[in-house]
Amino acid sequence: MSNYEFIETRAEGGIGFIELNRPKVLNALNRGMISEILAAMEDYDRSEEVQVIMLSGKGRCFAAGADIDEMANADSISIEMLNQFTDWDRLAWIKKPIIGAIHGFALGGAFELALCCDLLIAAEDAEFGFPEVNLGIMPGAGGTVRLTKLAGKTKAMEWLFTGKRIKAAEALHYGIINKAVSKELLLEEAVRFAKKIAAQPPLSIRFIKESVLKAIDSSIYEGMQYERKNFSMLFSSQDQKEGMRAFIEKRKPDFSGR
Ligand code: DAK
Repeated sequence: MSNYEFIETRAEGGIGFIELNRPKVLNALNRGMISEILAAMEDYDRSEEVQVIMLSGKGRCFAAGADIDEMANADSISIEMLNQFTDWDRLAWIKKPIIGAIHGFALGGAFELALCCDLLIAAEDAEFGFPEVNLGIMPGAGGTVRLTKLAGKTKAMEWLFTGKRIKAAEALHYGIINKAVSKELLLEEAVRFAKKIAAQPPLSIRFIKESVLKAIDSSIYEGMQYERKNFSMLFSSQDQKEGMRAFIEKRKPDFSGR
């Protein structure tokens, strides 16, 4: 159990769990919850015990977006003065893989949060969407950018203009999620994925994540320069020696994360 007000956390079997915990308001993301998510993720990122971070929601859904009650009286100056975008920037700096286990609604800011995850497993009842347009605003935490990179301009425009909700099957078709499973199996399947990744050499996972995220943001040439540096760096790790020695000695490697 954690001391957080808006989330619950626990670490187990190399996985750092974060559960959004405001089920009465469909886990609406208030500023406090976003700060707590960040604090928990940064703690897990520093922890030797945790290799993979898992994000999910308690109750009926993952989350129905930013807290509209909190947002209704905001103005441009207060948004700037509260430095609200900084937490989202920090989210992009988390080094360990983040798996989102999504059920029910993942709308607005919650869809943006899901798009910051590295892998998404969704229940068949999951519905993703950007309803911001219905409120007279637009996504502000990366939605127009990350959705366009993943699904392309055509679908991004359609979904963002209409606020339409996309079901898990369609999200799978457009490469937004990795897998859709029945609601009952969601956590089990997400944990299965997480355990597989947690058993891999952590430095390889870290540098793969960094390289893939860099690739999204760069030319092939620039991305490859970055990849090469990370590739070379892994040859200074004990895990590279252990991985290759174990292959030659025909045994299972024992990775230390060093
Ligand atoms: N905020 C606050 N309360 C919410 C909420 C929300 N987003 N979504 C639901 N609730 C509350 C409802 O008011 C209701 O509370 P009570 O009436 O029981 O007190 C309770 O949760 C249950 O909701 P419903 O009764 O509406 O449940 P239904 O099944 O009928 O409908 C729904 C579910 C998800 C279709 C509906 O609740 C809905 O449309 N919710 C709002 C969806 C939405 O528009 N979300 C906000 C999008 S805008 C930023 C970064 C990001 C953002 C903003 C700024 N910065 C870095 C500055 C993101 C913006 C957004 O996400």
